[in-house]
Amino acid sequence: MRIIAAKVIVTCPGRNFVTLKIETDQGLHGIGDATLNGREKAVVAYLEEHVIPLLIGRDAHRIEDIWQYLYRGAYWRRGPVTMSAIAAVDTALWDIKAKAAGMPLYQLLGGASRDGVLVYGHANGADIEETVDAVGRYQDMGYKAIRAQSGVPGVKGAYGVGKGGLYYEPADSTLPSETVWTTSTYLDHAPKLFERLRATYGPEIELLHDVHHRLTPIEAARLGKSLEPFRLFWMEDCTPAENQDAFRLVRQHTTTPLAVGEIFNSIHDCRTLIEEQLIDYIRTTVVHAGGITHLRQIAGLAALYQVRTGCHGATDLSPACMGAALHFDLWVPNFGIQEYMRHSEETDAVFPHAYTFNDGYLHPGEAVGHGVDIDEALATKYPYDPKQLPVARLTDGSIWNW
Ligand code: GCO
Ligand code: MG
Repeated sequence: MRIIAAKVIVTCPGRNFVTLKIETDQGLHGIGDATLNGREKAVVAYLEEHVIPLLIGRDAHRIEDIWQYLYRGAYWRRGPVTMSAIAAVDTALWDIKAKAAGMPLYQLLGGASRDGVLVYGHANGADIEETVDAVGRYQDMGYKAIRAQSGVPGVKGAYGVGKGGLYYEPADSTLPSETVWTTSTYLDHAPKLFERLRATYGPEIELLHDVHHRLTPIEAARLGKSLEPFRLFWMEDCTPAENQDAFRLVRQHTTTPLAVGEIFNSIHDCRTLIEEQLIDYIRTTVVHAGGITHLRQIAGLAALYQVRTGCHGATDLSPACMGAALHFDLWVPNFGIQEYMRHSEETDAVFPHAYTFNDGYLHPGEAVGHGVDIDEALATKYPYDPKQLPVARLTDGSIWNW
């Protein structure tokens, strides 16, 4: 089965998505997500200029060989642009292979290990009261696990707080908007939120929290400790993780479970974290970590150390990523949880999909392939609209981590 054509489709049904579509001489096509929030066009150019010409004429069944060809063959390895581009090819090829086999993708991976994929939603509010109400709304929708984020008093534009509704999206303006961050206020505020949530909703609901790289290791250790009474499912990205060794310090001080990895793109980014059991959940997902082929390796390494998966699933990852991730989640033995930030109705219409939400669980569906397609005619109605993620500064004006 030869690849005869491939193209990149950029569309903005509420936010920008980059999709690779590969076609074969057997009349089968597959799609893969290539969206890198705020840096979309870099991946478009990488695919159009450097990858698509290499794909034409290749055997679409040779997924592993094509992965190695693009990874080793480029000489320049890793990095979010490269790995998102490789992921898009890999996802589209797994989609095609599963269609050719007449199976949903999870069957090719090894079959279902569970009946459904436990997901967490993203509840947020301008203050504690609003977040408490938002958590209640998610619970009413059936969610068993909810990540709670709240504005911090006196902190302008704290991360993770949407502008209302279910469709949180941090990339909000053509040039990055600027926010101000105060760690000390946040460290006092966050435990109060979880104290209120436990008092209101009791012990059963799983609660998560995203720190979004804002703390130093010792501050992260302190937060983890102060959240222990509220038994979080995880504390996410508590400190930047380029320096994996930093997590030794956090780990030795707290039993709050730790989750890291949404900005990782390679197994090498998380090797120390996994091998030294410094984290509990690895959050790499299909689009930014080299596709199903590479994600499988990361999960395999993690399984040896009882680290479980918790794939990133924010709205800037397209339904094509979500669909592929759900097949992976249904199969992967050491599954933990999947993030599910709902897409807008416009996005869902551009990407018809087989996955469904029911009572706190997603299921990828039984359609052949990964079950997500793109309506190209509808996609053209939403032209690219450049948007970047905000930046954060401390009160003295120094740049901090967004
Ligand atoms: C999450 C994330 C997102 C990111 C976004 C960046 O855990 O959902 O932290 O909200 O900020 O995906 O593109
Ligand atoms: Mg996050």
